[in-house]
Amino acid sequence: MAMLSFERKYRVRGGTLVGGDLFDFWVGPLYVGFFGVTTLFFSLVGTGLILWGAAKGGTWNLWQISIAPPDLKYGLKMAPLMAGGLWQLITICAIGAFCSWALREVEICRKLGMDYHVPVAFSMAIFAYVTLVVIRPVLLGAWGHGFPYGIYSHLDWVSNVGYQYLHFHYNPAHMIAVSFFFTTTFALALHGSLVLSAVNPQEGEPVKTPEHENTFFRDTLGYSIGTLGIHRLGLFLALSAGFWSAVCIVISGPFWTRGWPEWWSWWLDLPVWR
Ligand code: 07D
Ligand code: 07D
Ligand code: U10
Repeated sequence: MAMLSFERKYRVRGGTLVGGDLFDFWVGPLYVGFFGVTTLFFSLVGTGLILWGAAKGGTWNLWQISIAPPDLKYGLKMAPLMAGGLWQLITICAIGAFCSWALREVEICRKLGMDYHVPVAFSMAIFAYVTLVVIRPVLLGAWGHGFPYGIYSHLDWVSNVGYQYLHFHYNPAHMIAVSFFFTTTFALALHGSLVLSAVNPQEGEPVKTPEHENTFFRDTLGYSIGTLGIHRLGLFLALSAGFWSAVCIVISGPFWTRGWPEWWSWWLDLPVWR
């Protein structure tokens, strides 16, 4: 079925979580829904607040625009608007927009009778973000531990927080997260190249089957994970990368305050060396 006639067939009422029929329609290719409206609302308000902060910030250089979180002295209270309050409101808008987007994905899944893997996956990214700007700051007792909203300033934050723990590479959860990120790109490269080599042959050549794909890896490695399996693995690897990232930052401060290299002294302290 052509894409356009399929869309006409599935574009029917129902499957919404909130609002019934109210926003149950499409604009061009885009589904709207209640959560499309809330996404739009939060993104427009959030972007507006960023622009307002930028206007007060003294530069329109895109790379240098930055909205800083409040000073640590404000703790977990609301800060004055121009002293971190904007950052707090923008954070609320960002969380509102990201969660609305995930819920809009859920409604679209329901309409299509599909499972919820995509919104579940996006939720891991939201979880990592919420860990950075809510969970860790709350555990440390001040919104000031969140990262600033600016292209270069957020890089400065990552570097500064990294060096605060002397050598962030020695954070064991960071090691696991980094390894999962590397493995994810490795797996996607294997998968993308394998599929292209099988289903996009030279002109005149027949398209190959999943049996060819399986056999390639059985010949090479002695085992093939299979066509469904590689997608399960890919999702697992990518979600694990996000999950261990959240872990590596939430333990830095709330659960470990010294340099990360020092954490490894448990190894030297093992009774077996004594
Ligand atoms: C390709 C999907 C498209 C998304 C894009 C991002 C904005 C920001 C806002 C001016 C893969 C759109 C960007 C809407 C404009 C203002 C106020 C996704 C794709 C194209 N970072 N980060 C970038 C964000 C954090 C880090 C680039 C967001 C943490 C490092 C872009 C968040 C830490 C480097 C960006 C976030 C961290 C970057 C490219 C939120 C640890 C780079 C992103 C909401 C995770 C790289 C100048 C990309 C760079 C980069 C956006 C959080 C570290 C500006 C929205 C605090 C080390 N980050 N980041 O391709 O070039 O993502 O920076 O959490 O080197 Mg970042
Ligand atoms: C948080 C993004 C969420 C995004 C959302 C969506 C929009 C819409 C609209 C395009 C999590 C946003 C959408 C805005 C856009 C349109 C239309 C993703 C998030 C919800 N590190 N490090 C990580 C590496 C070092 C440090 C994670 C490598 C140094 C700190 C990852 C190296 C020091 C923190 C990682 C390296 C250091 C991290 C990031 C190498 C600095 C974190 C990925 C090779 C001196 C951060 C949760 C991530 C973290 C983090 C990788 C080096 C410090 C594992 C490969 C040694 C302080 N580092 N790092 O989390 O865990 O994505 O955050 O050297 O806080 Mg690190
Ligand atoms: C995959 C795959 C696969 C495929 C695939 C893909 C994974 C099986 C079958 C998909 C992969 C790709 C396409 C490859 C490329 C993708 C990437 C590299 C990832 C990164 C992507 C990007 C950088 C693109 C980002 C683009 C985005 C996010 C779209 C931006 C869209 C919008 C801004 C619109 C959002 C829509 C909303 C919120 C709802 C609908 C709203 C409207 C249409 C606007 C009109 C609104 C209304 C009528 C409502 C009124 C609003 C109100 C009342 C609010 C008012 C508020 C005020 C404050 C005024 O595996 O193989 O192939 O393809």
